Amino acid sequence: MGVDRDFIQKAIEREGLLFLGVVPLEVEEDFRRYQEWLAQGRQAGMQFLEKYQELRLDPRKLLDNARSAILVALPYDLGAEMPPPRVAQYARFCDYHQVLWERGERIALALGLQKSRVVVDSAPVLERALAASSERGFIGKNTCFIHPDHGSFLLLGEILTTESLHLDSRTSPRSFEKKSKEGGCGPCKQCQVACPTGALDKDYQIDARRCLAYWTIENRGPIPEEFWPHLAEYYFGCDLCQTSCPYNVSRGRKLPSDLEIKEIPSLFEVATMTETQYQKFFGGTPLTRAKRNGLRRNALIAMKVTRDPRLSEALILADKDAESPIRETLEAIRKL
Ligand code: B12
Ligand code: SF4
Ligand code: SF4
Repeated sequence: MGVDRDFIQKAIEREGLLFLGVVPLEVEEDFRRYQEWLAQGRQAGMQFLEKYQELRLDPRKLLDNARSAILVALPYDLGAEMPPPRVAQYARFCDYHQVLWERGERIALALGLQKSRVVVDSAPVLERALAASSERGFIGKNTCFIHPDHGSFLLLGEILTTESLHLDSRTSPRSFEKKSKEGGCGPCKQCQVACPTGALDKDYQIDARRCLAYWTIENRGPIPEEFWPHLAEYYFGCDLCQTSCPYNVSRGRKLPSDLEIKEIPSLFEVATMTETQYQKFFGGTPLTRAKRNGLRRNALIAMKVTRDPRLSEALILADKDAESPIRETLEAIRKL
């Protein structure tokens, strides 16, 4: 088909996104790694990662006769960080799934793709594996996809298509000198040193059972007390293995200019928010992944470990509406 790469790149850049490449839908080697990872129990309680293995192995099954994926990324390095306790950077603007779906569909339209499907981590796809098979980046020891020039503060999306497009070649000379067969980390281990819980205990592998992003976003129950002190830094998600990476030299805000950075309410407001306030503060943002009770749980713990002067007031209010995991968290705070 006559869609050339320049045309694809321009259509993607018009939407404020980064073009990562066009790749075949083949991830066998990464699938084997993913299965080894599961076999070690490193997925913690994320049972959704164990499902739909046949789709993860063969993403062509996500769209009939799909041949390739056009890879896009939403850059989101926000420059100046919030003071701690903070939320991870990707959570400070509207839900990236929505942004990438909308823009991905507009790109597919502009390119005149006959049949396409935009996928953003909602479908069972090994997204980092696909991105790393492009000529434009690699998976780092922190397990993030890193672009040598843009770092890893990138959210990934794929436009699956049935068109036969000119593909990135795995064997052609790399367009970025820092990407090598071994990956671009070389002997660096800064992310592993910076991870406060030892979750990056093996190169290129994470143990979600020790990752703060898992405990504060995905886990629906109480958070084990050994992790509490770290919520003084991030109480939703965690960026420490990225902010420590030499590829993430921040040159100021990189988020597309039409996306707004949202105000995050105080810990007291989060810990005591009603359902209506929850919708007002966080509706349409990635923070809703933790749900209202998960966010209240996290904020109460952060108040406890930072000795917030309004903790006692927050505990009284939280007590009035304390389902799990708030009830368990309140009991644990009172015992300490
Ligand atoms: C489950 C999940 C999590 C889990 C588990 C993370 C993990 N590393 O698996 C938790 C909740 C911990 C998490 C945290 C975060 N996540 Co998350 N997450 C996912 C999700 C939904 C699935 C990931 C998955 O399949 N994991 C299974 C493992 C085995 O696969 P993998 O992480 O891709 O790992 C690869 C490498 O480790 C490599 N590998 C393994 N062993 C070896 C050995 C060698 C030698 C080599 C070279 C490679 C290698 O192969 C694996 C397969 O390709 C993806 C979206 C998606 N569908 O892919 C987003 C995704 C990975 N998350 C994302 C983000 C932004 C985050 C956070 C930064 C959010 C935050 N600030 O808190 C953190 C980062 C933590 C970290 N260091 O990974 C982005 C990452 C973008 C990027 N530039 O890489 C993704 C791609 C979502 C998106 N669409 O943008 N996440
Ligand atoms: S997100 Fe935080 S806790 Fe998880 S691996 Fe990275 S530094 Fe460690
Ligand atoms: S901090 Fe160093 S080892 Fe970790 S991902 Fe970045 S370059 Fe690789």
